[in-house]
Formats: sequence, C-alpha cells, structure tokens
Amino acid sequence: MTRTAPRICPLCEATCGLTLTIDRDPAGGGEVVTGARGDADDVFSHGYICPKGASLAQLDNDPDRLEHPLVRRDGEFVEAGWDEALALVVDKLGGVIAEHGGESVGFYLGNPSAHTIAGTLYAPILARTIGTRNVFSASTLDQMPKQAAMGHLVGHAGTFAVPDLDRTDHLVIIGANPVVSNGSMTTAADFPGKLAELRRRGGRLTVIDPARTRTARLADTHLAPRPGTDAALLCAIVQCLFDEDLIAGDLGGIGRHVLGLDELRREIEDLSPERVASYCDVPAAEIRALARDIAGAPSAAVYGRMGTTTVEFGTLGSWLIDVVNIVTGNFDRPGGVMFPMAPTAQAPRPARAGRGFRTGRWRSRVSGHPEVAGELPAVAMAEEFETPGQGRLRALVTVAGNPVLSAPNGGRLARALDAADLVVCIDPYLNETTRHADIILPPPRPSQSPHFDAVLNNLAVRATARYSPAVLPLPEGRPDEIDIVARLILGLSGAGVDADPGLVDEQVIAAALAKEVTDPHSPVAGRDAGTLHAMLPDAPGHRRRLDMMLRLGPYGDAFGARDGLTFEKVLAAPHGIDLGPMQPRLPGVLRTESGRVELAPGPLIGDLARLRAAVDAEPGPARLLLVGRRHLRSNNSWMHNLPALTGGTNRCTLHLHPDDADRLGIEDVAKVRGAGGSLTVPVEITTDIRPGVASLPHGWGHDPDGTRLRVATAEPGVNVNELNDGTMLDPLSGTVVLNGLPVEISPA
Ligand SMILES: Nc1nc2c(c(=O)[nH]1)N[C@H]1C(S)=C(S)[C@@H](COP(=O)(O)OP(=O)(O)OC[C@H]3O[C@@H](n4cnc5c(=O)[nH]c(N)nc54)[C@H](O)[C@@H]3O)O[C@H]1N2
Ligand SMILES: Nc1nc2c(c(=O)[nH]1)N[C@H]1C(S)=C(S)[C@@H](COP(=O)(O)OP(=O)(O)OC[C@H]3O[C@@H](n4cnc5c(=O)[nH]c(N)nc54)[C@H](O)[C@@H]3O)O[C@H]1N2
Ligand code: SF4
Ligand SMILES: [Mo]
Repeated sequence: MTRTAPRICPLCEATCGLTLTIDRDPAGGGEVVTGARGDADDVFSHGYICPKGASLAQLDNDPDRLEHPLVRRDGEFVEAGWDEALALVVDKLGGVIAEHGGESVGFYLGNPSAHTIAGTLYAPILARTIGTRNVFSASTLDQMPKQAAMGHLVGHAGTFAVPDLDRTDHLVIIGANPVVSNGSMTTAADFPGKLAELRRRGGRLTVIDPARTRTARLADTHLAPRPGTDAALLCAIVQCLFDEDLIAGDLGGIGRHVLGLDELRREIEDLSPERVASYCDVPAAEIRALARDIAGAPSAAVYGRMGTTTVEFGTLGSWLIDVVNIVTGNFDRPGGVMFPMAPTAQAPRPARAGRGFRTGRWRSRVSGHPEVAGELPAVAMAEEFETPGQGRLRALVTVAGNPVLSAPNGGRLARALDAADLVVCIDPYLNETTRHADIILPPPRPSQSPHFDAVLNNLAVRATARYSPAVLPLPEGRPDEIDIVARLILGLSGAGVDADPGLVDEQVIAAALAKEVTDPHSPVAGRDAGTLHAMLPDAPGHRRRLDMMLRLGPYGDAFGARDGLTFEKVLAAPHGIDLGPMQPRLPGVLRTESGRVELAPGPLIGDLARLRAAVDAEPGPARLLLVGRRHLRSNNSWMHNLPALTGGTNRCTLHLHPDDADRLGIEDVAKVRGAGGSLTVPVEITTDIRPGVASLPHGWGHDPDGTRLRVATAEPGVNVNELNDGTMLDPLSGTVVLNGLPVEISPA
C-alpha cells in the first residue's frame, strides 16, 4: 500500500514542505520512502521543490548511511551497540575533561545542525555541559560577518533583517545566487518564483556579482566588480547618497530610533565613487546610478550573502548593506528589509536598552582571535590542537560537520585529528572528516526524525508554524538524533546515558518558566511556574519544549490566557499555519546600549582604515582572484553520494574567462596555485565569469581512503580549500576569506 506524508525539507534554508511517498520495503520488513514532491498545500512553499528535495528518498535510503555506531578498535572501525557506544563516549570524553578540563575539548557544529531539532535545541546544551569556550562552527566559514554587523547595529548577533521579497520594488542582490542556492540568511521557498513575481509587478532587480550567475541573468542591471571590493563600493554608494542629498527624510520614519548619522557622513566622506572606482573596477557613474536607483525606488531592499561575507572586509560590507537600507528609508518597513518574528521567538517586549554587543570576551589561545558571538574561527582549530601548552585542544566533538573538506587547510586539521586523544562525530556518513573519528554516532534517516525549524523561522520572509512528525518509526533500539545528544548531556552531567532523555527538556522548561513568570512583560507574568509546567502535553521532551516556546511566543496562547498557538494546534495542521507577512518591529528588537540603531559603531568605523589602505594600494602583480560557485544539484560537501544529483552540469571545474585563458595559454586543464597548495583541475572557458576572476566550487575532493561514499568517490573532484592556507581572515568576525582568494593559474 502506498501512502503519503508531509515532511519539511531539511536540506536548505528554503524549508519547503514536501509530500513523501511511502511504500512497503521490497527488501522486506517495514516501509521506505520512495519519492518526494512539493506539497501544494504547504502554507510557506505552496508546492515548490528543487532537485535536492526531490532526491530525499535517495538520501533516506542511501546504502552508505551508517546504521550503527562505529568505534575504532586497533585502528579499524567496528560496529557497536548504542548503549555501549554512548557509554564509551561519556567515559572517554569525561576522562579528557577530568584530566585536562572542559577547555581541552573543541566543539564543531556544521551546517546541517541548523536544520535539525537536535542541532538547534540540544547541541548548544551539549557544548555547555562539556564546559568549553572552544566552540567552532560553519558560521566562521559563512555568515559570521553578518552576525557581527547586526550585533553592532542592533545589539544582538542573532537578530536579522531580511529583504521583504514579496513587496519590494527594487531588490539589490550582492554576492548571492539564490536561483541556485535557494536563498540563505533569508528563508523564502521558491526564490526564483519570487524574483519572477518581482519583475511581473514592475519591480527592478540589480545583481552585483563577478560571475554572470543564473540570478544575474534575470537582472535589469548586473555589475561585475572585482571580488572583495563590495565594502568599498557600498561606502561609495552611501557617500554618494549624502553627497547628492538623497538621504531619506527622517530615515523613512525611523529617525528617532537611529544614532550616528552625522558621524557616519564624516567618516566616509572621502570614499566617493570616483575614489573607489578603479579598485572596484566599476565606473563611478554606475555606482552613482545605482545609489540614485535605490534612493528613488518606492521601496528597495539590499541583500548580501556569501560573496559579501566570506571576504576580507566581510563585516564592513555586511554593515554597509544595512546602512544603505537605513539611510534610504528602507529599514523595518514593507518592501525594504524587515525583522521576521518566528513563532518560537520571545513574545515582543517593550523597547529597552540592552547590554549591547561585544566581541573578544575571550580569545583563542594560540593566535588570540577574539570570540565573536561565542565562537572562535573554524580555521583556528588545527593550531589549537598542534600547539603544546596549557589549554591545548585534546579532543573534538563534531555535530553535522565536515570541516576537513569545508574549511581551508583540511589536511592540517586531518593530521591534528589523527594525533588527538579523542574525536567523536555525530554524523550519518563515514566521510573525509569522520574517518578521523574514534567514535561515530549516526543519526537516523530524515524520515525517521521529527522536524521543526527553530532557527530558520527567524529568517523567514513570512511567518508560519510548521512541524513534521517522524514519517517512519525508528528501528528497535535506535535513538534519534535528539536522544543521542540528550543522552550524552545526561551522561556527562552524571545522570547516566540510560536516564530518560526527556530530563534534559524538563530542566530547560523549568528554568525557562521560572524566568518568564518573574518577567513583568512576559505573557505569563506572575503566574505559577509549576502550574504552567503541568499544562504541557504528555509527550516526548522536544514536543513539550516546543509547546512551551510556542505558547510563550508572539502568537502563543500564553498558557490559556488568550487564543493562540499551542503545539497541539501546530501538529493538527500538517501543511502548517500561516501567520502573515513581516511587520515593523522597531524599536522592540533593539538591544544596543543606547537602545537605538547604532549606525556608526566604533569597531566598524575603526576598520575603515584597513579598507582605505586597500583602496589606495598600488595594484599588485595581476594575480587572478578565485571565487566560489554553487550548483543546483549539490549541497556543500555531503550530497555528492546521491546518484540523482551527480553528473550533468554539476561538475568540479574551473571557470575562466576566454581573455585569461588566451593570455595564460590554457585550453582544458589548469594548475591552480594558492598559499595553501596547488591543484590540477579541468577548465571550462566561459564569459559567465569576468576577466581576472576564476571560479571553482567547494565540497569536492572525495578521494581520501577509508571513507564509505561509494558514489562520491567515483567522481571525487578536487578540494578547493587545499589552495587556501586559512590565514586571510576578516578580523571583526574571524571569518576566513573564501571569495577573492589570490591564486596563480597556469597550463597543467
Ligand atoms: N571554498 C569554500 N568553502 C566553503 C564554502 C564556500 O562557499 N567555498 N561554503 C562554506 C559554507 S557556507 C558552509 S555552511 C560550510 C559547511 O561546512 P560543514 O557544515 O562543516 O560541512 P558540510 O559539507 O555542510 O557537511 C555536513 C556534514 O553533516 C553531515 N550531516 C548531514 N545531515 C546530518 C544530520 O541530519 N545530522 C548530523 N548530525 N549530521 C548530518 C554530513 O554527513 C556532513 O558530514 O562550508 C563552507 N566551505
Ligand atoms: N544548491 C545548493 N544550494 C545551497 C548550497 C549548496 O551547496 N548548493 N549551500 C547552502 C549554503 S550552506 C549557503 S551558505 C548558501 C549560500 O548561498 P549564496 O550566497 O546565494 O550562494 P553562492 O553560490 O555562494 O553565492 C555567492 C555569489 O557571490 C559571488 N561572489 C564571489 N565573490 C564576490 C565578491 O567579492 N563580491 C560579490 N558581489 N560577489 C561575489 C559568487 O560569484 C557567487 O555567485 O547556499 C545554500 N544553498
Ligand atoms: S529548495 Fe530544495 S533543498 Fe531547499 S528546502 Fe526546498 S526542496 Fe529542500
Ligand atoms: Mo553555509
């Protein structure tokens, strides 16, 4: 019997609702997922699906997924039972902590952890239980500059303004390719459809990207600057807006909430379009025209992604993007950029000054990198293992990460992990990183896991509440990922790995309710925490916790005090509950010390000197700059193992402009040399990339021995991050430069 079940796709930030087809397993036993299509009734995605979501059945059934924990014995991996493996992790990790302290354990959270309940609601508790400040994640290979910029601007590094795609009149996309990536740091299902809709309603699209991407091809205007120069370009746009008297009156109505406009004007006065034009390689007239277009549009939203964050001036660029939004009157208003309000966010409180945002509350031991939003740079992991002395890293726990491929200089990290006392990976695959583990704890299939987007809802262009229960039962004795993490937390805190995993939730719930009832602005102020606690459903811990969060949240029932969301209501709506478009949220979201948007924060103004030096530097030897490229049927480093996603245009090739290919005498294969090493790679000569720039996708290089990725290893590609020695960082965020990397290219 074929049946169907709804399931939110966990594969990218678009969070599409899928309809899974489920059939009897021909190999005997129970049921398996046999297909996935877009769920036309999903309140957020309305049927949209991409090739990755469509291959969810293959991912679910991938014969290379690990079914049992692997434990290294005498150098070889052997399968172990769950109780044994979890107890072993606690014993060994506990041993390292007892001998060297919690600081000796590094904790790395990878990208898919942002898409699981385990990663968002439990993994952070595990890091705290270990007691380490050596926390690393894919954020410092990705969006940390945006977080730092928001921290400085609005006082909180987890509060983001996203483009109001459904209502804007002019969308400016800088260094992002959402037609392929489906959007990032902006959760919007069917980004391509939204761009088409923008055009249909007469809106404009501007794309700023050194490559003519699929997104750039849809644009009215495409500027192709030299990589790494967006911060200067944006400064020049702001300077031009001041210079031509194009600053929006009262900043579009938020003037009283904003501090520092005059200081900003003074600080960037010299960075005119004419001054930066040759550095950016964009004519000054085009910069001025863009500034006027943004200022003149009824509404406009400037949106930046990877090409603006993983660059030398990532935090400056991210800050300036919102500076442009603010000074053109497009901040916190429909059609501009707005602050989403997730159903599990805290219910709005009256405006109040906060503690502000500070970095460097601690520093990395070896290079002294400042902590940013509680994290140290991912590229600092290897040196923290290698360098002897007090506080040296001895062990690593990874959750959903593949830093050996996804971070620069993975070879060095791999060697450090082999020499480490202990490496524990929570990961479904034996891959380039987990092959260095002592113990691998594999989470079950997506179909066997419940799903709720606790993080991504905070970035959604429209508010919805959606929960997917597990579609298939777990095999007997197999914990889901929530329980894997919860049992480690309980084991390390002395309750034992056999304790009820729900205990973790009960502690979180008790602490949260105790705080809420004493907060005069909480929707449950003054009530009895025990009574509220007793109102939660008799259900697994994560559901109790979600019920609490939803009921305390902006749309919640305040534990029966008003009509509103509960977990039960969300569960009863398999295609989700629509909660409407974004609403203005200033000044409530502000947590700066001044209680205002701080337009000219000291650390950012301070970093302008570094930008000026780059703008004024004599052009060096004409080195090529390398940028990244994503493919529709690829997902960072870990989906090359699905036959449905291999082949075709999804290839690890170097894109090179014909002028550069001619000049360098390159026909079909090139040698690329960077500070970290060199690679030989097939070349595609194409005018889709501007002269002076080459592009190479990441997540390839599946050739190390000892992995279990039978499809991926057949066409391994090369690892672009081997070119990168990881020493070029944006100092304000600890984020490594992945775009605009200087390389030398020669015929192979
Ligand atoms: N050169 C270059 N490098 C880049 C980038 C670039 O553009 N250029 N992009 C960077 C970006 S944006 C990112 S986000 C990082 C990603 O960096 P990482 O997050 O370190 O790496 P991923 O390739 O996403 O690997 C994800 C891992 O999670 C595992 N996994 C998948 N699903 C689950 C699950 O449900 N639970 C658990 N526990 N594990 C799971 C996979 O098997 C894999 O090992 O890469 C960065 N690296
Ligand atoms: N199909 C697919 N989808 C994905 C992923 C995937 O691997 N495959 N990964 C997911 C993840 S983890 C993330 S973070 C997102 C990323 O989502 P996006 O940021 O939208 O994706 P990228 O392809 O990295 O786009 C970066 C663009 O910046 C351009 N660029 C490079 N340097 C510069 C520069 O200096 N200035 C400017 N203006 N542009 C520059 C590049 O040419 C590229 O087109 O995608 C997510 N979605
Ligand atoms: S765009 Fe594709 S990968 Fe992303 S959530 Fe939708 S179906 Fe999944
Ligand atoms: Mo990412």
